[in-house]
Amino acid sequence: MEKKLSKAELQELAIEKKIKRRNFISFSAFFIGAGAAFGGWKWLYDAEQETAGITAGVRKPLRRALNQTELFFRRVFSNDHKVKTYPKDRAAKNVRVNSDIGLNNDDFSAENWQLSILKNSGNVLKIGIEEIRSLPKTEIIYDFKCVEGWDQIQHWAGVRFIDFIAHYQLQEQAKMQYVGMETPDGEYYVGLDMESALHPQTLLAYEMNDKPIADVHGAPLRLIIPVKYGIKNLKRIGTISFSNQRPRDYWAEQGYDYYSGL
Ligand SMILES: Nc1nc2c(c(=O)[nH]1)N[C@H]1C(S)=C(S)[C@@H](COP(=O)(O)O)O[C@H]1N2
Ligand SMILES: [Mo]
Repeated sequence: MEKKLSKAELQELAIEKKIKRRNFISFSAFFIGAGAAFGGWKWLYDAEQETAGITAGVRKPLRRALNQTELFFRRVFSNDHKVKTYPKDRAAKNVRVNSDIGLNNDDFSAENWQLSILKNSGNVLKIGIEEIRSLPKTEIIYDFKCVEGWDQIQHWAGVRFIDFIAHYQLQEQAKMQYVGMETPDGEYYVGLDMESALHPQTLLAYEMNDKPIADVHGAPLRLIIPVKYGIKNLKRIGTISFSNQRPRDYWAEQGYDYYSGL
């Protein structure tokens, strides 16, 4: 026998149906969401690591995200943005010495030192310190900052990297994305984005406080790149190279930020 449902009963049934439907939707949403989260994690987990050693084993998708941040900062930070400078009398007389990786090679001889420029043609340009000293000289007094938490106003002088590029007609090389610099023994090495290398305050420095740079500070030629933390300011440059891939970088291999901009 069929029972006729009252209006009230019908209404109740309709509400129950609605609740069931809602529960079904939210449960489904929950499982789909959880599945997506797991899938996302799994995707990241299984993703290839980016070139070993360039940034301590970061998964490629994460590196891409980091690259985006880097690109954003690069755009915001343009080359007419200069680091603050100070009068000469503010410069430290006792300049701090931080670390000495790549400066302890017994075979090193300051007299025989030559800077090697590795051109993409395969040719190597060798330049002595006297020749570098004869190029237009630029001075800077600025606040040098180390990631370890100290800073000091220091006075450096040398040839601007951009002037060096122009003088040796390395414009073709400078169209590449990165510059790599290494100590003569290859123990310490840095990778730099071209914009920062060509920044008007970036120097290949051969003087500190108006005197030739001491061994501990990177004699005879070191990098002074005020838009970057100390780690990128390579002491005792041996070779300079150019590439569209990130050159190896000592501290990035240990997990530090590759860009290391201020
Ligand atoms: N060859 C070489 N360059 C180097 C380093 C190093 O260990 N070896 N240390 C870097 C770090 S971490 C800093 S803070 C500065 C310190 O330079 P300073 O010793 O002249 O103060 O050099 C940078 N350049
Ligand atoms: Mo440093």
